[in-house]
Amino acid sequence: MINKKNYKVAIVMGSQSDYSTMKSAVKILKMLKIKYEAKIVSAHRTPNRMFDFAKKAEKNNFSVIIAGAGGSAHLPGMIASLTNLPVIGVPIESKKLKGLDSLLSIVQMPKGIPVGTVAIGIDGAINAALLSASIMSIYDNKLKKRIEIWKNKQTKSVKKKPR
Ligand code: RP5
Repeated sequence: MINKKNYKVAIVMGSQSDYSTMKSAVKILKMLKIKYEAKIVSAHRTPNRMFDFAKKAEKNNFSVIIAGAGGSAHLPGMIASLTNLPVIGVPIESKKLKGLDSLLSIVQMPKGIPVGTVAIGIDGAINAALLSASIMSIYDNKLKKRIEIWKNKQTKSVKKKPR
């Protein structure tokens, strides 16, 4: 159960180059006043760091993990195999295949180890943060209210007629 102690989201990414996308998730969590930690954790370049992070994530008081990765994007799936926390994968827009490689790598997890997958790129990073907020709001009515206010603002910002 989520409580004050584990009220924290981990935002991990395979490379510094992913941060230009993942910082959109940071922005949303900040706006909704959700504690977070952002880290670079690569499944292939820093496998021990990844193992250590995923094994200790629950003990380190994270409730949800957002993992962004590009190309042959195995980071979210690998992390999900090492923890029981919910993992949301953000496919990073790769240069050569525009993120289709990342999307298919993350979304096509074989049965048994789920990874919730969002859209490619910044839209995905934003939605991953909103989704993790929704998950955490199950046990937090104040957060539920903050999400509701944000959604209402978004609705009101949509003009009736194009200009
Ligand atoms: C993946 O490789 C990262 O998630 C990144 O999206 C991609 C490219 O990394 P760099 O070569 O830019 O460091 O591990």
